[in-house]
Amino acid sequence: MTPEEASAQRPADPGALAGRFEEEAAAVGDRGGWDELRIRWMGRKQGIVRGLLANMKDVPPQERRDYGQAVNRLKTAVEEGLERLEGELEERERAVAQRSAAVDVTLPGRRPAVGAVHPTNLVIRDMAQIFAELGFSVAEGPEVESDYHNFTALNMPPDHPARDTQDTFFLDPGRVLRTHTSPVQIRTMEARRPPIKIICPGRVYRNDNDLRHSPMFHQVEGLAVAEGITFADLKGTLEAFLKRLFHPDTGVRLRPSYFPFTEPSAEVDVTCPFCDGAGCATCSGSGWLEILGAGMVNPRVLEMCDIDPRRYSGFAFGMGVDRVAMSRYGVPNIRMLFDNDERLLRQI
Ligand code: 2NM
Repeated sequence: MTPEEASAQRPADPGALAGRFEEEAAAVGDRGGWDELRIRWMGRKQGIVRGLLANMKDVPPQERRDYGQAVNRLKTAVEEGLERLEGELEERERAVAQRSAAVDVTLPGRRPAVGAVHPTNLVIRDMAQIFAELGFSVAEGPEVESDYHNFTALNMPPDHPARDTQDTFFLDPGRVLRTHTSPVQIRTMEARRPPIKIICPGRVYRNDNDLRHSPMFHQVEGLAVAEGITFADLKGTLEAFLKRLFHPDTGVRLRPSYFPFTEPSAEVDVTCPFCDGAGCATCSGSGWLEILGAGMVNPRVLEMCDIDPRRYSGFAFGMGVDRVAMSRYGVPNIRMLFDNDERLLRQI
């Protein structure tokens, strides 16, 4: 073996490799690169430093001491370099995380989505406020009702033909979705003694579904029971209420009607709030809009609630609320009230 051949087979000079490590380390930008660098130089199997140590056997004996020291210096330099680089990468990551977590106080705020009162409830509120000023308090009751409270106690015994007009949703035998809020008034008369002055707002259900009818809608009913209540009290109360609800100049008229639970009974009209009684499309040219049903509580209804009709009398009335909300807020289709499309609700 010539000296040239010997030196060609001699392992690389460890001293010259330190510079190469520094160059490679300078090009590392993240932890993945750092890992690759560490394995390439310090890996247990294929690592460059390990390879240099394994080559010791090919180094001429008189040079082994210097060679070994050079490899050790390289090993130390690589270890220190890796450690320093790791620290720098950590510091860089910390700085990036801090920057992205910082609050940018110049950004516009995010406005929270706030709710609003439903148009039907706006009308119920107005009605309750007016009746509160007339001395009525609010009573509530279940939407799933007994057949007795929804019909029988209102002078509609089983097989009474008036039951057919209510398009009832039947649940279990003897249970219905209330078709009006009158059962709340029955429950109040059962539970309390006169004088009673209440209104009953709430959801009611009828199997009816078209442009003007929804299977769920809202009613406000009223009841006054005391000694000496007359039809004049009913008329005066409704006139006062309707003039407050619509306009002080609103005209009110009563037409004879029939309900099983009142006698006598009346339909109550107001002068059309859109044309002031002149006649328009909304009132079909008549100048009047039907708004309420009312009457003197049938003595049989009082009796079934254990209220003596010879001593007490009462008036009652009922109206749909959604129609009033539709005409007040210009909603053309009752279903739009219950779709809960925010675009509609936001406009009101
Ligand atoms: C109406 C029309 C007329 C009414 C009657 C009663 C009760 F419970 F006292 F008998 N509550 N509501 C009544 C009377 C309801 O709605 C069109």
